[in-house]
Amino acid sequence: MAESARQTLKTACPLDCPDACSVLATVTNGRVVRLQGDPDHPFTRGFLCHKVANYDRRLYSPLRVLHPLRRIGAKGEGKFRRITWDEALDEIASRFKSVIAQFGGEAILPYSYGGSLGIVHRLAGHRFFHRLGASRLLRTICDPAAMAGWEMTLGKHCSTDLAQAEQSDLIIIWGMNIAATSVHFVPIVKAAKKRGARVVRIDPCRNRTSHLADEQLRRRPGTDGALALGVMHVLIRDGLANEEFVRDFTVGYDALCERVMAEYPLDRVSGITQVPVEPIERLARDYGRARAPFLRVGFALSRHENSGMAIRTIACLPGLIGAFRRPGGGAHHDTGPCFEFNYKRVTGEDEFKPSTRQINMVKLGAALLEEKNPPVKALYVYNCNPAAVVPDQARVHQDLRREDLFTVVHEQVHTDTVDFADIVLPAPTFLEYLDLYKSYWHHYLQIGRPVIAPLGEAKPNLEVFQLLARRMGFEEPCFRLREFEIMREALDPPSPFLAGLDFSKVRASETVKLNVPEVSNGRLRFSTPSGKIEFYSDSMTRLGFDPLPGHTPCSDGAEACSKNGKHPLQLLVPPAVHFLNTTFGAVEEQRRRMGRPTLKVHPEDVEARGIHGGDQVRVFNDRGECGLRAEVSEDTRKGVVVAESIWWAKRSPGGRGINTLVSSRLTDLGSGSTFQCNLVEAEKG
Ligand SMILES: Nc1nc2c(c(=O)[nH]1)N[C@H]1C(S)=C(S)[C@@H](COP(=O)(O)OP(=O)(O)OC[C@H]3O[C@@H](n4cnc5c(=O)[nH]c(N)nc54)[C@H](O)[C@@H]3O)O[C@H]1N2
Ligand SMILES: Nc1nc2c(c(=O)[nH]1)N[C@H]1C(S)=C(S)[C@@H](COP(=O)(O)OP(=O)(O)OC[C@H]3O[C@@H](n4cnc5c(=O)[nH]c(N)nc54)[C@H](O)[C@@H]3O)O[C@H]1N2
Ligand SMILES: [Mo]
Repeated sequence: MAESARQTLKTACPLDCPDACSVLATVTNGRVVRLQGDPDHPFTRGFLCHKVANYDRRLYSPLRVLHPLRRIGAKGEGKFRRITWDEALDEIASRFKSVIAQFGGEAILPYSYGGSLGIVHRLAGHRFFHRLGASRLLRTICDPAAMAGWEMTLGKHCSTDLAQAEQSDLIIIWGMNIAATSVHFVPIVKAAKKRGARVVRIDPCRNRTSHLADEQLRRRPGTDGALALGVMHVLIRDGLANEEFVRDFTVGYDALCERVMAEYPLDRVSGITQVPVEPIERLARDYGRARAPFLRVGFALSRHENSGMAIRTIACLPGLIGAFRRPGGGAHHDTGPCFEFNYKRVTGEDEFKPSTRQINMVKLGAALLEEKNPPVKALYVYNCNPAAVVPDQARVHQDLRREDLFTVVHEQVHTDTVDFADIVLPAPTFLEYLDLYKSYWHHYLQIGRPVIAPLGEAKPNLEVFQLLARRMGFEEPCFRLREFEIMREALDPPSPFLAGLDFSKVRASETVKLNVPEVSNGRLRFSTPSGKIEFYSDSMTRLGFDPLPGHTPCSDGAEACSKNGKHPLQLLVPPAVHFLNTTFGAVEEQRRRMGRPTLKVHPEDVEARGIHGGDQVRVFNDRGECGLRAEVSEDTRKGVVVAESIWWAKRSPGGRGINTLVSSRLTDLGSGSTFQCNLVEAEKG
């Protein structure tokens, strides 16, 4: 730690972003003055996104929580009085004890997600809550449908190294705005283009990433599975499937052919996706004939009701043509599952064998209001901002106002959720604590060291849970482990991917690569039950799904629009380039870059509604309404409106954030969120 003079120290970005950057922090007299990308990291390559390059503005924000606080106003008002750590911890422990005595441990609900992805502080609460017998949170808000769909077809470990894409001659970016959400992929795509690669994007909207693409297929949202089936139809019809690869490395080809040829003729696919037949044929031919086609599949398209199956269907494409045969070809979705840490140990699952009730985090509103056996009486929030990020926001806020709910929020800044807390605890940022970080995009592991002392009285998650454990009388040695000991637990016993990993290098802040064999011809083994790519999946049957790929319309998606006269517009809420979920809502410069909460509407849709660019519009459905500023733009499709996210609710008109309009319905596979699958109407107002 640097208390004086000027020093440059290496750490790692903890944010919920695929890129997982290595960061160089310059510290002068104990103050962070500069953040830069590490030039030696193979993917960070010396640059950071502008959000993290300016993280010092968040670090020293006037909105930082620096001391423990107790509520003095009404819930939701955000009025607090400073208290000591002892007072705060004593009160939490005594309230927890009385809730347990009266209602049992399951009346306590921990609530956390991706504020920091560090293995130590992200999972620090699990042991504590398992020991307590609290309800268990199903952490499903982000990507479970995508993970499950991918796993069904290709196995969970299959993600071709992204660096390979540089050697590809055709890159398909399916449902990702990489220039906003994974900016370190951009130089790789540009390098491939320089060598002559063609780039195709599949996304209903034009945005920053569109400039990288030679062509964009702007299909209807929520119809990606159907588009993939159309592409397969052409590949099979035109003899572009690679028979040798299909024979050696896949199962279920004949059944797939039968399904695709009988049920997904191109006129039907074109009707569903609203993409003309010709571009579908061109995409299929380009894909089938490319030397080394690389498919990069994002997450947003997995936030539709039908998306587990959609991702499973898209994941069949590389198998049909044998995209893995040559360097540069393959398919990439998520490298997270390759980091096979000993999660059971680190979370205390092994030791405490929890079997308590599970509550899906997407359904927080219903859980707080409707769970009766027992009711939720205490909520402990950390690493997450549920009052802004969770669907069905009006209900969530209503429930957080319940006088009989004791709410603790451990936070870095005064978020929407903090306003509802009974007790607020100050949390440090990654620049103030030690942790170990994986990536969900590349295969490198790195520790992040603190570069300054914690500001104010901030204490990291691990320390807080250990202090609480002591007050609850938990004597187990696991409640006294230090950060490096927990990292060692996570890496032991090692999975094949972690085997041979030199912890002393990790400790010395080196960037260390997992031992992941490259999926390339000759050494192909997929981590599915058959070891092959599964066009036909018995696992799907066992879960009660169609064993073959297919397309089912969403009940509240674009295909239902025409039947739903009341709310005919489909709302998309993708991430904004200047925010990261709600983490940068605390930073004035980032908010200024964003302007105001805005709704992009297609010119044909405003015409019928008498809306002009710059107008304030009322956007509504049966769940509630939001006030947004209209931006008239052909960047969206007719019938689709876009609100880039996520603004803090309290910075939105009426204190209502965009998730007021989002439903808590779940996806087909994985019980995930359906953020991109909601119908609304808009009017001047
Ligand atoms: N700047 C920034 N970066 C982020 C985040 C952020 O909030 N801001 N969030 C982080 C997190 S938590 C995650 S999970 C990741 C990924 O976060 P995601 O929300 O999955 O974002 P993307 O993968 O970029 O996908 C967004 C793109 O998908 C398109 N899209 C929406 N619906 C559909 C559809 O039905 N089909 C297709 N084909 N495309 C569709 C949108 O138009 C948009 O261009 O990003 C991370 N990185
Ligand atoms: N409208 C809309 N809603 C969405 C999405 C969308 O695209 N559109 N995306 C969804 C997705 S994919 C995701 S993953 C979720 C993300 O939802 P969240 O995981 O809630 O992410 P953030 O909003 O960034 O909030 C994280 C909070 O954790 C705090 N934090 C960070 N580090 C620490 C720490 O070490 N200790 C403690 N105690 N706190 C810490 C930060 O200050 C921040 O307030 O949002 C979902 N909601
Ligand atoms: Mo996410």
